[in-house]
Amino acid sequence: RLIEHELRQAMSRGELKLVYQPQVQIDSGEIIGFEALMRWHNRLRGDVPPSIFIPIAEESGLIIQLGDWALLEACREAASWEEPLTVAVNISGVQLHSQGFAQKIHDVLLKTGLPPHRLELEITETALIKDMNRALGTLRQVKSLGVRVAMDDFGTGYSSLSNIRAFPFDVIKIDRSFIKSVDKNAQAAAIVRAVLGLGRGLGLPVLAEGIETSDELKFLIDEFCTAGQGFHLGEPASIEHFDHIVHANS
Ligand code: G
Ligand code: G
Ligand code: MN
Ligand code: NA
Repeated sequence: RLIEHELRQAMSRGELKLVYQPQVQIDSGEIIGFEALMRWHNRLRGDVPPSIFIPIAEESGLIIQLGDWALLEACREAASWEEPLTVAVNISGVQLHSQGFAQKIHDVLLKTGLPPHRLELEITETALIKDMNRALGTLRQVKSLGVRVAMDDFGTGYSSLSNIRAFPFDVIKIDRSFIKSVDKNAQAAAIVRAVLGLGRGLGLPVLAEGIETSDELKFLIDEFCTAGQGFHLGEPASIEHFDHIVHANS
């Protein structure tokens, strides 16, 4: 496919970049870290959204190279940030199940000097299901390095409460579909309260994704949600945009 060919060239042509979206502590409003998100700008196609090119990269196996690039780039960037700011990197199932994944994480930390506790890997439940035992082994290896692991998009896909118990996650990210209008929608509110209760019971912090309004934020403050992310708190942007935050003394 043409687009696959172009995506293959995108890396060497410097068409890929990472943008960073703030992750904020709900009670203090303080930025605690950033999620790295991949962007592809092609000269002819313009901006190609990740919802288009990530699935193509996954089907073609290119996600391994794209993912390696994003991981190295994000860790290199975050290594220069103020302690204790974290960087969260999305990991697809193909990467997680690839040979030597944990070793690769280890090598990237060594190469960039990023302290392990400041790297968080975002993994969806869907990424776990291909081979649960293998995924569990890999997550344990990664965790033993001191890296944090987040359950991404919780509540969607092949969601199951047993995943929360079986896998060593450090944080639950509630999918943004449940945060949308959570202040007005009784069903969404019930689900979000239940996930917050689950987090409290298990001793896991919960991050709410996709906070777009001050009313949604207020609901989450009132319900003692741990952390949040969304356009209302900060849109994904080039790291230069956050220079004064990540380099406090510059
Ligand atoms: O940035 P945006 O909201 O458009 O991203 C859409 C989807 O693409 C999200 O689900 C996000 O997890 C995924 N995505 C963005 N960057 C990366 C990346 O570096 N690696 C992987 N595997 N997925 C990514
Ligand atoms: O699936 P994942 O958690 O990786 O999602 C990250 C994606 O969510 C990014 O593509 C980002 O652009 C998008 N995103 C971040 N904040 C918001 C928001 O407030 N509203 C919506 N609709 N999307 C958001
Ligand atoms: Mn994510
Ligand atoms: Na998500």
